[in-house]
Amino acid sequence: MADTALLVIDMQNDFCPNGALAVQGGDEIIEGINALMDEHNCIVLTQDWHTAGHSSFASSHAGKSPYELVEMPYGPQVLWPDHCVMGSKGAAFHPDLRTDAAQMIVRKGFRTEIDSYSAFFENDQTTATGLHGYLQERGVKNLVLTGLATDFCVAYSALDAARLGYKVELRESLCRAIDLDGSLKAAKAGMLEAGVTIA
Ligand code: VGL
Ligand code: ZN
Repeated sequence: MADTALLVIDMQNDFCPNGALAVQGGDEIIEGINALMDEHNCIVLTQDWHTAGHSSFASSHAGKSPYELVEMPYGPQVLWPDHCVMGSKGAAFHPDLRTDAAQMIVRKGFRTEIDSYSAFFENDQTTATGLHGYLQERGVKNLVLTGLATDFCVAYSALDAARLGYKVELRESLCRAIDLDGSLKAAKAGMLEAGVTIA
């Protein structure tokens, strides 16, 4: 499994219970993810990492509420409660997550004017995070995906990874979803269509 990497998406305080954008049961998957780290020798964590006043925050748009949709120059964007502001406690990894085994931490969403769900490309689908280059240089061909949230950052990462030519396996039991208006069902259908294995 030398050519396989474990990708752990956004296991941060703000996405866990009591966080600013809590995903139901987000903390339930930590133990399983920690255990899975023992089976991998390439481990990458991602961290949602926004500026204060980020354009994906509803609070940055007069008259808008969280979960409303707005049109950005790069396309439609869901507005969120303020979350994962760089350097804040909410942006820190959940304290129970093992971070020692990770060799790479990718931060994303740090440009005020553009959101980044995927670990590979920002939401304009062209601005790269650099992760693809890192994985290529390490000879990685297969990816195992876990983390939060199944229907946003995990799904966008899985779709980009499949498009880039990786063989992608989603560990569904080690993910939790936001499930906005059927977004989980749509995300799963999209991933299956892209050739992602849902285990
Ligand atoms: C996420 C919404 C906003 C995620 C990040 O990690 O899925 N969702 N920012
Ligand atoms: Zn975010």
